[in-house]
Amino acid sequence: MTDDVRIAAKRAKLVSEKERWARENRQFGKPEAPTGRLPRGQHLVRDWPVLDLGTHPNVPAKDWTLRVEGLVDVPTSFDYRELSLIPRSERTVDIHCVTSWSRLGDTFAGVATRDLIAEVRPREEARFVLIKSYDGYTTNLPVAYLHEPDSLIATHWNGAPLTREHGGPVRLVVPALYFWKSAKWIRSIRFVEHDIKGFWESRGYHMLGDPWKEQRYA
Ligand SMILES: Nc1nc2c(c(=O)[nH]1)N[C@H]1C(S)=C(S)[C@@H](COP(=O)(O)O)O[C@H]1N2
Ligand SMILES: [Mo]
Repeated sequence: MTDDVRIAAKRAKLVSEKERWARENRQFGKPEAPTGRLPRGQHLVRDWPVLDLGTHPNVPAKDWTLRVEGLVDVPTSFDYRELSLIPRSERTVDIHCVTSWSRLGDTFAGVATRDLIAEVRPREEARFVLIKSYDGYTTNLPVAYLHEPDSLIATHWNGAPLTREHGGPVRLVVPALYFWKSAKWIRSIRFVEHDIKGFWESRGYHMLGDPWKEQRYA
């Protein structure tokens, strides 16, 4: 088998399994350690799992750009240097993956999404965003979550640059939603009036995905 065929087969298997979870409304039972910071059905992991569709695009920082477009007054492309001109933010947050693992207290650094979008001035009628990534992945969320102070366009994790497998050079981190909303290798943010389903949202996963309401599936 060529690499492409192997990756496609692996992706098809992963996607169909996660689609089945959504169809069957798969639940994850009691949390192992109900610390008050762990939503129902989640358990803690020590290592940080790598989850994606099997391809890790190689986007060196010098070639990376983020296009912010749609219903905004100032559509803008940011390259890595332009991103670094926006004041930096650092946040220590908990992350929750819909496949039931959680991590508590990771520190991400980069630019707060609210500071980034201040530069493009979203219009009143823009209520949702559709995010696209360099691997073709998409996901959607309400604009309100980009105003959350913990939401970042992240370049660093626990003091080190994000590795390629975890979405480096630049990924989205929206800790208030299940981690599938936190697009790795982020490429564009499009402001829209009506919510548009992304990759997992088209495959049975919830449009919002609030872990505290256990919004796993549609
Ligand atoms: N570009 C891209 N971003 C993505 C994904 C993906 O397949 N492609 N998978 C999502 C899912 S389902 C999860 S759980 C997290 C995993 O991030 P991690 O590999 O850094 O743990 O990335 C999210 N962001
Ligand atoms: Mo996920």
